[in-house]
Amino acid sequence: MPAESEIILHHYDASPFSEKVRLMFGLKAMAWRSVIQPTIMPKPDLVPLTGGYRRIPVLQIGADIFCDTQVILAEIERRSPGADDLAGPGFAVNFWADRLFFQVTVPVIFGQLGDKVPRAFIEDREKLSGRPFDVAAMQAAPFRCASSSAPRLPGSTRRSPAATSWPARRPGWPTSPPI
Ligand SMILES: N[C@@H](CCC(=O)N[C@@H](CS)C(=O)NCC(=O)O)C(=O)O
Repeated sequence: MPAESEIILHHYDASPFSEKVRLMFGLKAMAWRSVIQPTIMPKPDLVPLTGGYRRIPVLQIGADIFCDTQVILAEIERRSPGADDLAGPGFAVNFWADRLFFQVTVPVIFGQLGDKVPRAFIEDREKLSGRPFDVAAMQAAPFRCASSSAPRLPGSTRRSPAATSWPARRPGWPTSPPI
């Protein structure tokens, strides 16, 4: 394949947004090359390439750079059109996964990790979001527990005031993706 049409994904393993792109490559049986980027700043190879954008994933095809998963998926679809998974219900699921699902899972995961979350990662995400990355608050979140006495998530039939107050009343909790 000529270098100018090679598909290069800049990503890292633990990125759920990247996983969507990796899965789409697999579903469409597309060949791609991988560049693993750091999970925190500095990102000396990525940021000059994107002109300042630091988030992951980034798609590179020749001199074209695609930032943001939705833009990347649209370009993949354009190059390898198939059943229109990105429209209609597929779009709705994508939108839900990127926003509500992602925002809920982040504190659940980091709450579980607790003390194992590296200090440098916390500081990086605080700089990125401009808000505290409060692992202790995430650990204290009631719906992190799997026990039967744990309050249910919003939307379930038995609601507790603690669960329904999420996320706005929890200090330090993200209202947009912190990672
Ligand atoms: N809107 C972006 C969000 C991507 C995003 O937030 N990715 C996370 C990793 S899953 C990230 O870049 N975190 C900060 C970083 O790695 O510097 C997209 O849909 O691609």
